[in-house]
Amino acid sequence: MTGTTVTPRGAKVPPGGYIDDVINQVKAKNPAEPEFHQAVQEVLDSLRLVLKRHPEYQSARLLERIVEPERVIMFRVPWFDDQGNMQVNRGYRIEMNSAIGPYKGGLRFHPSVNLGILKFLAFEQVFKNSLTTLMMGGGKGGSDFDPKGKSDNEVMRFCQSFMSELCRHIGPDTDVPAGDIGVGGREVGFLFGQYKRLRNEFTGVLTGKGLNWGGSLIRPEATGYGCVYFAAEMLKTRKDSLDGKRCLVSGSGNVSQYTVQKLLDLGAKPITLSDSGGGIFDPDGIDREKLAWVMELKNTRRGRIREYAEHFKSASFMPSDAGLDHNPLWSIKADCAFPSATQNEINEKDAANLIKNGIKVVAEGANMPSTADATKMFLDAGILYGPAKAANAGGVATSGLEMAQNSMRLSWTREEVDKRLQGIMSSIHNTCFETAETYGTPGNLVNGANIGGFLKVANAMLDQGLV
Ligand code: NDP
Ligand code: 2IT
Repeated sequence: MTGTTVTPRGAKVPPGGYIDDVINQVKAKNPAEPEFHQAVQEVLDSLRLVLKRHPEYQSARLLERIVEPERVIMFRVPWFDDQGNMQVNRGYRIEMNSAIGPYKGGLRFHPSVNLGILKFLAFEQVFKNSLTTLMMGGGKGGSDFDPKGKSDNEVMRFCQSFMSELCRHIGPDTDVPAGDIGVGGREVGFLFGQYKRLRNEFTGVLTGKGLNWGGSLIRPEATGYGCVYFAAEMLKTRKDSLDGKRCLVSGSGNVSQYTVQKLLDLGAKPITLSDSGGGIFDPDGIDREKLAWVMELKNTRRGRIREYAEHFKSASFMPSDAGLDHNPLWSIKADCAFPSATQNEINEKDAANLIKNGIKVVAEGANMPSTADATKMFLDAGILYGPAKAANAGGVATSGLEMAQNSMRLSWTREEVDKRLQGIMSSIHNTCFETAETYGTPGNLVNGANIGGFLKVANAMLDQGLV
């Protein structure tokens, strides 16, 4: 049989067999972690094309190794609330892969956080970080702590307790956390303060730091800006641009806000935002003034997006309805979609609605926002589909630039960082585009991103032996 390879035990199996075996092992060894299974399945499916050409990865059991975290840290986080009651949460750090650099990836504080969700995020991060062209391994962490409704003092006490354990495991050359859902500038500040106090070291151990204590210009903007730059790169391949495009954006946090800002810079018209309570649709467009209002609502008052439709009469509110099999936000007619809230927020019904309404571009700001079925539908429809690990890599890339500036004890200007970010997003797009062609699936940026990200990490692992 063509393409047959020999396993270390000498058994002859077709390449597909090896990949399916690894996927089945992952499911059996990590039960009740559906998001991790989904992320692994997608990447390994893309690698069928690679394993045919490179049987050496199979002989080195590369896939079995790459799906197994190098280390998982799980710990108790006790803290006092404002009433003096004791509270207990669970903290995690998944140190997934350090073949090409120190573990790097965000921390998520959200009640839905569990081991499987953080493992999917850490796994994705390995390939995403590889695509950035910078030297960063993959990691992710967080807690089931819910910052919503907590006072600043409660958030601080939680962060201090969380870091009291985490500080043993991280360091500027070991593992460098940053923000994600529920972790922004405020939380990074509290975490950094406690790390410095316990270790008596002022180092770049976290990214997303404040501008006057080691942070990088453009880091807060970077994920949203980068995602829009990626969408512009995709459109360029069809001699098109974002100018005048109607855009759906979900979420209303860090990524969504700066996605809207960059869309406005490039002449597009963002018309939606959302949070877990529902979405708003503003057919007049979310302009700069309205965006400033949203930023104040979300970052200072920490209010709900529903208030937008109460404040701006042009907008309507679509409350979340758990009984509904689709999200009405994705059935609004538009040219581009920027899902920027959370995983699996676009299901097959949503994908069908987007495609039916003629969507041209889907650029994923969130991590794995499309279900496996939805992803397949976008690919089959031939639209410009920018998968998360490529489209949202601007955030971690700029974290890498923050690490570089910290190492040099210098800081670059806004223009310098933005120029590098644009260069990196363009290079990621090229890698995905060209890799998809090289492996016989032109235009399929899912394969392009998975294979492009994998090769660098896999070759580093081969070079470094069985570790
Ligand atoms: P934020 O905490 O700033 O904002 C998250 C937004 O998503 C909020 O509007 C939130 O609504 C909504 N949301 C979160 N969870 C859910 C849920 N289960 N159901 C419905 N809505 C939800 O986070 P970010 O903007 O930083 O992150 C958004 C996405 O982007 C995540 O998938 C994250 O992993 C990804 N990402 C972030 C990067 C970064 O640099 N920050 C980099 C790359 C990817 P509510 O307030 O009601 O919970
Ligand atoms: O998912 C992500 O890439 C992030 N949350 C950003 C990670 C980082 O280290 O900046």
